Amino acid sequence: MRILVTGGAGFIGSNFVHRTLSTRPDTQVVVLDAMTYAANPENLAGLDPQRCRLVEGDVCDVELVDELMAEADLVVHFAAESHNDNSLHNPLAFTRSNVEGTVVLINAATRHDVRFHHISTDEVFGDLALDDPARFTPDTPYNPSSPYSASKAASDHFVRAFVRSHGLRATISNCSNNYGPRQHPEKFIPRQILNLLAGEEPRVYGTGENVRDWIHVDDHNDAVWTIIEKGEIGQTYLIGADGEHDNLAVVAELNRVFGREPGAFLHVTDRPGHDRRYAIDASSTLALGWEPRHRDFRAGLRETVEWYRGNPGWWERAREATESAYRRREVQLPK
Ligand code: NAD
Ligand code: TDX
Repeated sequence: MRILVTGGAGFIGSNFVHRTLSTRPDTQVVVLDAMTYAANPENLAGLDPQRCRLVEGDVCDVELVDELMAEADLVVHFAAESHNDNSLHNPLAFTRSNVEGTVVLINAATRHDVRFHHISTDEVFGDLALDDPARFTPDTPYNPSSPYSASKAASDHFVRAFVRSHGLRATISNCSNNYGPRQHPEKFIPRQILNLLAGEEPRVYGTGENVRDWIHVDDHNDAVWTIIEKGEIGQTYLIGADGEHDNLAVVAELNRVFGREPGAFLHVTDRPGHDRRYAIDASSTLALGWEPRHRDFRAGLRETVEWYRGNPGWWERAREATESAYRRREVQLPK
């Protein structure tokens, strides 16, 4: 099977490529990645060049996408601008890559009749109140809060419209917050791990009561394969692992891993429009026979800390650039 993986040099996409090549001997992968600041060439280092080829290019490049689509049996579309904070400052990068890029891809997938899996996020549903017992389901109305979430919501709508109007053979998955190796230092968990490794304080936005539903990246990617193999064309599947924790609890746990007081961190400027809580009801994907394997979040966090400790060459440059931008914007709040 020839698989076109967009965004395969980023966090989730590169974990998908590694896992696919090691567990599915009958696969060959072409990664299409623009190698933005979020990509790291080392993410694909050491892979068999007979089975994995990196094409540095943009998903908005109509000719290139058409050429690659003609040689693919399956597309798994991870490529996106993925950081909420950036979308507040530079929304047009998000409409371009996330909306226009998706439309370029599904146009070509329709033309070549290629099976398409669209990677989306739980943020398209907006947020839940902290005391609301509800969780997101495939029927939850779309209600995105940030320019990032709005761009992902728009891309989902285009995929659904192409299924209905053009018979595109597509499925969509909306997953909760991922953690694990090779996540960019701009994101919450790596950022706090790298602060702690540098002997600095973790930085929590606002009150820190915001809840995220954490899932290990390998569990996400296994669910994606289950949906590709067993999902119904045109359907949306929600992926999550019952991993709800507020940001204060995550920082407390990381502090414990480093032998520090759980409550030792700085409160900094809150994110404008900060979503309060995400929570996934994963019944739609569980019904296909998938189940998460990384059920112990604390153990997963400890392994992730060890990965960052053991790979300073992977993150040092990205951390420096990211952290200096953050610190220019952030103000420390009183506790
Ligand atoms: P990431 O930022 O680590 O990686 C994104 C990759 O896409 C990068 O390698 C980047 O170079 C590439 N890319 C960006 N714009 C491109 C373009 N125009 N053309 C080609 N390549 C381009 O992101 P991630 O965290 O790995 O997220 C991957 C996907 O999963 C995204 O679609 C995101 O919305 C979705 N998602 C992420 C999470 C999460 O917790 N990180 C959760 C649910 C869904
Ligand atoms: O320094 C920080 N301090 C902090 O308190 C950072 C970077 C974040 N936060 C908070 C904001 C959120 O409540 O941590 C939580 C997680 O933040 P992010 O890592 O930026 O993730 P989030 O905004 O929840 O979005 C993530 O999950 C859904 C991914 O980045 C998206 O790509 C995915 O779609």
